[in-house]
Amino acid sequence: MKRITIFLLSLFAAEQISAQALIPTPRHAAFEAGHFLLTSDCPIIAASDEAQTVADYLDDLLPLRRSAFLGLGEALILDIDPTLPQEGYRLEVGEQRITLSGGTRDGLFYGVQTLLQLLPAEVYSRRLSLPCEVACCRVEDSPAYAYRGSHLDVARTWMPLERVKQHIDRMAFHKLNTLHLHLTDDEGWRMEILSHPRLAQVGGFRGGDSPIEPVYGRWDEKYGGYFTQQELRELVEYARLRSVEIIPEIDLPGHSRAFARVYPEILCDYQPSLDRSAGYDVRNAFCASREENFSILEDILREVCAIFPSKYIHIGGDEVEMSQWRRCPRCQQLMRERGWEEPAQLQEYFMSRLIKILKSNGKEPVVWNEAINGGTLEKSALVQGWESVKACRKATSEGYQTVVMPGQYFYFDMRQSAHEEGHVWAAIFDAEKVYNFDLTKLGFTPEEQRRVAGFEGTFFSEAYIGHNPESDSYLDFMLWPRTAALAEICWHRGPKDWPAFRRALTGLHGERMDAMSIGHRLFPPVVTYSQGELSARADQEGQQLFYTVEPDSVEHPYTGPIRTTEPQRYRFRARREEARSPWVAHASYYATIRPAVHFTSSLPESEKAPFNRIDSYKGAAWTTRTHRAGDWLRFDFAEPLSCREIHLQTGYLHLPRCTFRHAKVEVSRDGSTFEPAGELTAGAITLRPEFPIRAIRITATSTGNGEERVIIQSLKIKV
Ligand code: TNX
Repeated sequence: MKRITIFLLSLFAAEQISAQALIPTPRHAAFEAGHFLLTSDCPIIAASDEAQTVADYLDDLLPLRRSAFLGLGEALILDIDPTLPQEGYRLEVGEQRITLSGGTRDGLFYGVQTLLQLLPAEVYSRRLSLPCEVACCRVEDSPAYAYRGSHLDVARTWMPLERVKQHIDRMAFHKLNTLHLHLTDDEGWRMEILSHPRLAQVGGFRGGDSPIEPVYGRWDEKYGGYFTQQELRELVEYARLRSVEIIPEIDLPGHSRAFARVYPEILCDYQPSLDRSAGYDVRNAFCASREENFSILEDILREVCAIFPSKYIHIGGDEVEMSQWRRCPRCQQLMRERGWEEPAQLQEYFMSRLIKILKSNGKEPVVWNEAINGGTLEKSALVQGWESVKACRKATSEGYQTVVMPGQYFYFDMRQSAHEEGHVWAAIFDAEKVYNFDLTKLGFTPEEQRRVAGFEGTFFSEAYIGHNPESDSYLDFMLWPRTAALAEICWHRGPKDWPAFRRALTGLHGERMDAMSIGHRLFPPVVTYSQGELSARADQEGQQLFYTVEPDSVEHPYTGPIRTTEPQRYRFRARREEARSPWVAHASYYATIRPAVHFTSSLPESEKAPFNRIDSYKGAAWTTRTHRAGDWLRFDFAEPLSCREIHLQTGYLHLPRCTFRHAKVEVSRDGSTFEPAGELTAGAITLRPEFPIRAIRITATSTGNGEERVIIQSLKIKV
């Protein structure tokens, strides 16, 4: 009998937790009958100065009147209990008292986050009205993983301080504790460096009169920004109060074109041919054998170490374009002297020199997984496994503490379903795949699993800049709810139940994200077409549905099934507050045809991806150099083509790079005389021809923007 009662009780407890939709799921939570009535007179009592800083944070979110505590009545008591796990806490909500103890200040802070989730969602928009009831419960909790990371790339697309702070707030609400800040890359240097001020003053901006060409988006304006050291200190403190540690990344020795455009002397010792890039030096790797490079990097890293209190500094190590070292007589000489055969060994040498600098500043390195390929890198390095699951397992099995973040599960710059925006190189996935990530199922041995420090979700931003403008809502859409699923797997190790988690995400937690004003992604509506009726059903109640009818892009509210013989012209999306679903349409919307076409150009074709790929609709073809004004591309159709729409795109499929920068577009009815049809925008154009056409011609009106080739995509033609 007793057993049955316990079973029923624990069933009840589980049911209650899911009703509360606590995310991430606590280790143990039991709800009881009754509630604590939180009134605006409730005092928050902190038992120590440290606890007081958490009380201040909480106080800031709650509409409380400051009142003296007389020792009677309701109270919220915060203290630190060192017998609890480091980041753990115990939360007891009784009818008279809420008592919250944390193992450390961090633990206490996480307890506060759980408490916030027991309140109405309005607490996050600072619109909570009191009094309100808090369900009586006892929660004992601590995280599964010590490293719970989120990454922002502020180098490719500049993000101002307020945006980063907002992201830190949202991380904190989800008990994530590490912000990996990608501060430098080919497209920008985002940190003020006092010993080399031009690095940020010049290297923080691209386009216009900057020596840095605007490879991705915003081509015509001088665009960028950087954080002053004072701002970074402020950011570090802002994060600290929210139990978030910032690990800055200075991406070396590759990904350094912004640096090299300001200080070209750091490059390898040879004259590159600049024909392919129309005169622009695209090299982006530090010369590994130039001794002065280590002095300049020592100056810089010393400043980085002084600003960021984190034990770890990220020094990059990914995607080094080693052909530069292969062509450099100095690097070749060094390799011969040391008896190295692989450039990976040269990279390891470079990284080891940086590690020495870090250590002399009391820090340890974080590196991307390629940095251990030489075979002897310092074992105290924390490795970020991004390329594949295999790369993560390699790092753990070689004894490195590893942050597991392979692209196909953790790169939140990937698109979330087939027809959305975003990268595709790693995978197309939504929150479900993140939630279901499972080390054991992926073959990590228990030994390897012990070296998993945790997980990290990244947002690389080279595709973001192409958004016009790069709006906050795009960032939110890509990050959420995937980041909530990430928080769940970082914090909670337990049996998985996606349907229950999804209910929480779309239910109470969805309301919380709304109140946090996160323009998160709603799960897509379902569109059906039968017997001449096109209908759409939202994923959930409380969302409004909208639709557009091509060629118009005006959004109309959807009120019921639409009678039509042309389902291919409709798209639907759901909205709720700032959240929105992707556009979805009936399958006929995406259907394309492949009329016979022949592609020619004034540009030379590459052997790897020749132009006949376009004729056979095989995807992309490449040229072997960038374009200059007057260069042309031409598509000739075997038969006059009548169709609804032709999408013509230069550049990568998912980001406007290697495009025709500015170009006029013309169409021809007879294959010899042309008439204007518009201009490329972000390298692309969608034509809706009003008469049968025989040819399309694109003529560049400016020079390329810092690339060594143009990419041409196969045409997408809709009936
Ligand atoms: C790979 S992650 C990169 C980045 C790109 C990202 C795009 C890593 C170490 N390198 O430079 O921005 O893919 O998803």
